[in-house]
Amino acid sequence: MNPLLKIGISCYPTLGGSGVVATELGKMLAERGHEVHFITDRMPFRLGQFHPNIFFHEVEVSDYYVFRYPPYDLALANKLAQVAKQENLDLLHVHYAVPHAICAYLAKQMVGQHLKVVTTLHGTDITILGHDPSLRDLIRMAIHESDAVTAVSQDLITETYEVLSVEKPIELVYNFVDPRDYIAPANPQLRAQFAQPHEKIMLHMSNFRPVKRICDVIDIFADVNVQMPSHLIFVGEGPELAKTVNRVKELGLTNRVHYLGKQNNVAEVIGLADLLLLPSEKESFGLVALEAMAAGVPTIGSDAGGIPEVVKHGIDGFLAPVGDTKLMAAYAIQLLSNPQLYSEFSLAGMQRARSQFSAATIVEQYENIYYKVAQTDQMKTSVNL
Ligand code: GMT
Repeated sequence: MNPLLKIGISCYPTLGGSGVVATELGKMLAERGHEVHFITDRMPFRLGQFHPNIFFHEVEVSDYYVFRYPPYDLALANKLAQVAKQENLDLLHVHYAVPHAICAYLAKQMVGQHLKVVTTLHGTDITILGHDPSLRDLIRMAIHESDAVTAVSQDLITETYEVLSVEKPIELVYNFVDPRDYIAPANPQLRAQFAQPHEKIMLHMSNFRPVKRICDVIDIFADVNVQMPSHLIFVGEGPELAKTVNRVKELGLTNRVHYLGKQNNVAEVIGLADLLLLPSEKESFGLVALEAMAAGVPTIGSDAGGIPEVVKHGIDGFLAPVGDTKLMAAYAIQLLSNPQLYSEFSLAGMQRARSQFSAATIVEQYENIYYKVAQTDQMKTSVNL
């Protein structure tokens, strides 16, 4: 007999892996009978169909003329507290420390200690913002004041202890994929729109920030293309996109590179590709590598941060030191020119995505954390899960 919970989730609704993980988690929790309240500035983009256990509360920010900067963080804290009181929430699960964990702390002060706060650290909230003197102490405080803190890789846990000298225990809860999203076979008609049958397709999907090292993606692709005619698909948008387009032009590769912009149906797009390229400078987890594994697409990437916890070098992908694009290209060629090895990698990735990173396992881990922090006497209903 496990009690059902009322859970508030706050995250970046339209950007990056942390928002995807938070949204998918909310959907899974709702399927398991919990009542889930998203408290965000926009409808999370992966929320999809109506679900009777999922509610959305929009954060509205005052635009009063004296404000030089709209006070989003205050509006979020206030909304978290309002929804928590109105809906009698058991807990808030906030994703990405800034500003969500800090706002949740404020909300807790407004609502009372019975409102529990679970904070999930995702990456640059520690690896970049944790070094920022204008935020560092606030992040540390929010971590200490959370009832439970999780991080998406062991590497991120280690770095959080190093960067912020926190004493709080941080639990490892990996990101996950829902295997049901990856059951459709790759669509050959769609693939034919990008490449001839004898050509290979490489994919890079990101928010095009400098940390992704898009120039390395292009260099790896250019090297592979010399030996094996290929196409490169870019999915996503961000600050490095214009530079990327110029570099591709300079190299005379424009007719081999396709820019799809932001896409919602990640599984279908990944299904087009033979390889995922992820040569990031830093990546606390690399959700896209897991999504690719789930679809049977091996990753060629860097051995940075938490990537080696997701992609097992020589088993379901190949990793090389950051910036070593020659080695990454050599690995890509090795894999693409050996069908036996390719199908072993592809299968191994699919299996690991469905065992170590399956939604069912990871969502249960989060539920156990919720049960640990939530007071049983405040739990509303009971069911058999
Ligand atoms: O931290 C960021 O830069 C953004 C964040 C996001 O919202 O996508 O990315 C981080 O969280 C993802 C989900 O847990 C991880 O898969 C990414 O590896 C991580 N990004 C970095 O560490 C650069």
